[in-house]
Amino acid sequence: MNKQPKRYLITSALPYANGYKHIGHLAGAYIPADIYVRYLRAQKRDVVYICGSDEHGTAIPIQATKEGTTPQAIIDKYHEIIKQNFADLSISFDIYDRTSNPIHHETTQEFFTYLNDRGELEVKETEQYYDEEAQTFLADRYIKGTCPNCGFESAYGDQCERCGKALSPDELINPVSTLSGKPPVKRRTKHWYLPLNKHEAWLRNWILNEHQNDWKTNVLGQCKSWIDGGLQPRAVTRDLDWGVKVPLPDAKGKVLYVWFDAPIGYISATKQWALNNGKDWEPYWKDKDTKLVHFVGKDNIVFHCIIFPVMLHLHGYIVPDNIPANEFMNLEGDKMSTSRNWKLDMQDYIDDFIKKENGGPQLADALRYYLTTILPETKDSEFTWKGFQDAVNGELVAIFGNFINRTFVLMHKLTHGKVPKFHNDIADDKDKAMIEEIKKAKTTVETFLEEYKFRDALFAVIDLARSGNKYMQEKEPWIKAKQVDANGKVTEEAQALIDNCLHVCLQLSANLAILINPFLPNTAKKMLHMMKVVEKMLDWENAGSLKLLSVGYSLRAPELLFRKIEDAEVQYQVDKLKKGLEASANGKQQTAVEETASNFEELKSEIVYDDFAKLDLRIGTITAAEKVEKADKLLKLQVDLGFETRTIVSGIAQHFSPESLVNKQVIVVVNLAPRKMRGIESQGMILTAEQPDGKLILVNPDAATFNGSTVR
Ligand code: B3M
Ligand code: ZN
Repeated sequence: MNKQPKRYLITSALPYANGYKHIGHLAGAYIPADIYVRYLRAQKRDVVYICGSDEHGTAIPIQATKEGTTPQAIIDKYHEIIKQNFADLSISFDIYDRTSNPIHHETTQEFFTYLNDRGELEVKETEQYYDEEAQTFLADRYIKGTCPNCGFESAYGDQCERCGKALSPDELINPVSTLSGKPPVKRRTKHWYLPLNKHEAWLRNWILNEHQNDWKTNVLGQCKSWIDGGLQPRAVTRDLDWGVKVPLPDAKGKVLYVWFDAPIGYISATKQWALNNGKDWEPYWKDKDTKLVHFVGKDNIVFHCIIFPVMLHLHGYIVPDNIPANEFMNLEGDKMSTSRNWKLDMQDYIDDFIKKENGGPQLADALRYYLTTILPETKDSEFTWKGFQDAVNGELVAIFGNFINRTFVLMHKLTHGKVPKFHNDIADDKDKAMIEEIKKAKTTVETFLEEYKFRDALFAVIDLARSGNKYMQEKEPWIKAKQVDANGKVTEEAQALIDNCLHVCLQLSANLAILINPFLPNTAKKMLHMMKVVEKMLDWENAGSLKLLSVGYSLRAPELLFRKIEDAEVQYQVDKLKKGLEASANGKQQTAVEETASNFEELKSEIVYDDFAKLDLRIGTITAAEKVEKADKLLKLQVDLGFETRTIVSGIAQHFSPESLVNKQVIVVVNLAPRKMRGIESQGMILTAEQPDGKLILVNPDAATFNGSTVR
């Protein structure tokens, strides 16, 4: 698509709501999409940014078993956590929906029915892996084996997590059931297939011909090898009970494959967004003048480039214009991994930096900055804590922040806190060169962004700030200020030179705010405040202008845009990572061998029954929850105990978002003497349990019960 499209539909991969998501996910599909969307919005284009939780697939019930709870409880918990994490990192979805939304079930079933009614699906009865002990077919993650592609021993039935290759269970070497640990047997069962083989010619032309020049080489490479390897019909149904039901009478006990329903989630979420906003969803999916872009990580490429486009094509929807997929991000010299606990969760970064006293949104921008500079756009990249510190201290603080700070300090010292005039007659080559550079920066950044080269785009912005520092260093307005007359007043000539330098530096600051906005929105906002201008100034079309701040306008005193990352913080994080790895290795040994008491908190001394009987424990339902101002750790809860509602202040703010607690039943100690915390009287205590990683979970009854019932 060359000319400017009428509208944009931008999606980020729907994360599985089966656990905390780490910064590898964040960098792969969310940061780049958010930059792109913010840039399009600043251009006043019609754009909708879609995401949501992927709540189906075997990943969900497997996690439920691990946590000893229901799939529903898992999706409810992680949907809220992930949604809040993205908000805390300023990812600006227009909607963050979920695939448990009834609209999604309807949309998916309609999609299936449409294809099936038109004979676009094949029904086949085949032999599938079955676990006799668990008496169930082994879909996707219920079966593991060695990957035929890379030799990884724990590849899933539908995909290898190491090399990303999409698989079928039959391709696994030495398959084993993850339920019983035993090799499976085969049983006959009926499934519906999407015959990808029938669409090879269409795919070949669309991808390898039409998009050979505008898709990334890593993406084209994967597509080509898939197509060249011979496309096979792919099953779109599963023998499972968790998912979107197959809408046919002869498909009892079957659901649609998660990779059939999840991408349709983009469509359902668009419908939900349209409903919420009084808009029409259809043009976004049906009008050829919509530019659809999917941001994903490399393990999602085939699903977004081959399978889903075939589905879209068959249904008469538009197909994506681009899928600028990223490679993987490693961490401190090793692949990020949830099972080995070698990762940095968004939640942990938020707790350790953003939610801290010296944190706040500037720390969200700090992470966004570093991740953007190391985006794995063309090859795998590496996050290191030292790298994070260097990027923040050496670039954000020392280059960008320093330039803005110097400009504002000098303006207050040398031009009365006002925007000085530019004296054209005395403009020299350096002024002119700086002005030229400001004018050119817009096109440079824009071109990179349009080509999905987010790192280069950001480097171009930092380069502009770097030039600003150099320009100021060469102009030395502070030296000029020493040229005074007999009365101690700066001479007119010197003042004119000072004015010119600061005028240019201030217009440059305003330009930097516009250009940095897609990357670091919180920084841009802070700069607007310092410049006392409205958000409209950030419109992209204003970039390149040298008239953004009017002469004589007084601006606020500088505020620090970024703080430094201390050595101790880096050390703490590196230690924590290593401890986490040890803990997870220990955890594994524990389950494998026998659990020893030494890994548990020391036992308290014995009590008699009467001591226990003194405790009055009741069931209550949290009806409201909110953060306590200026207290990182505290949440103020309203708990309905049946006989009354109590206010309880609980030190759990770092473990739960307030919204995630509402309507949850809990166990409450109701006869604890009231205690004041931050001026609020807490009338009881709720019970939680600590997990091996230190995170807290609620302790609740195993079935809903009436509030006020006694626990003993
Ligand atoms: N949930 C896989 C993943 O999280 C999957 C993406 C769906 S995008 C439609 O990597
Ligand atoms: Zn593999």
